Amino acid sequence: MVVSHDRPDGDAIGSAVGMGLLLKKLGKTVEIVNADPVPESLAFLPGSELIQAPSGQSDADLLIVLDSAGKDRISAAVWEMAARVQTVINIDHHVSNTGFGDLVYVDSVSPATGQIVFEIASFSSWPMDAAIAENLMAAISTDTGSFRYPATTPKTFHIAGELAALGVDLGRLNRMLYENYPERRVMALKLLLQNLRIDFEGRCASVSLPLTLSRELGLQTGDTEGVIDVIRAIDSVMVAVFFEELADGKIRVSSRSKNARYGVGEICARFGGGGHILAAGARLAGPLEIAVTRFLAAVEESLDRPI
Ligand SMILES: [Mn+2]
Repeated sequence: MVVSHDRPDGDAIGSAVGMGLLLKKLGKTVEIVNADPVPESLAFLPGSELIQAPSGQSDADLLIVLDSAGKDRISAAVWEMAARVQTVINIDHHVSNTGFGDLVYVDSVSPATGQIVFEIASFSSWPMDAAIAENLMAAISTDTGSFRYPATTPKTFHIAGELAALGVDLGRLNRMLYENYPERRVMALKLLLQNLRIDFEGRCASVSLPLTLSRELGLQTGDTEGVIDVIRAIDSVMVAVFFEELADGKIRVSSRSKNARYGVGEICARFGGGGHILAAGARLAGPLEIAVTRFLAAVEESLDRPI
């Protein structure tokens, strides 16, 4: 059984499907499970149709958990389905990983879990094909912001080269990942930018998405990914934050920093979240305005007292 975190992003889907297809090629019986459906924007990935919702109890003896910093990143229904597994393998790249599981492989300098999956497969001489490569390439490309974030290393490009050589249609992949948005996604960006907040002498940019707006636009998981990249692109901005009001009243916070001296991982950890130094998230209690005020106060403190 192969799983990755709820509300899956490109790395969660790409690494899980990539790992699932690799194991299938080795003759294993594989179930790939996620409590949330594959985002429409990633459904083009070959093998993504293999991802199933948790149901009943699995006969799997081995559980591989990918791209998940803690057990709480995965729904209880998935853990219940995995109740009979004997061994849990935790493969991840979040520095905040709690180290759960029987076998733990956390490489916090790796830019994507998809890259770690490639390294394991390559080290083990597992056979790969274009479908596996496309999933791992999508995982690496999305988690590196198209090979732009600082965790991108020469090794990442080397691995991308090996993946491309397996027959990935790069033009198509990049078009499907970055130039295939539903109109509502750009409409959401337009409306969010109308309420863009710039604070602390231009060093912090933030936007908030109230539940009423996401319902009005019919937004789905993944539709707002990338909004944060637009606002962090402002030259003076060191920290960018995206606040999203969820159906349960909680506020999901995604944050990015351009400089390790103002790391957002530490700020999110203070609110019970975590992630990486330059990219982290947390969930705060609502209402939205209060969560925004509390989180931005912590950002201001960090900006005024760099590490
Ligand atoms: Mn990841």
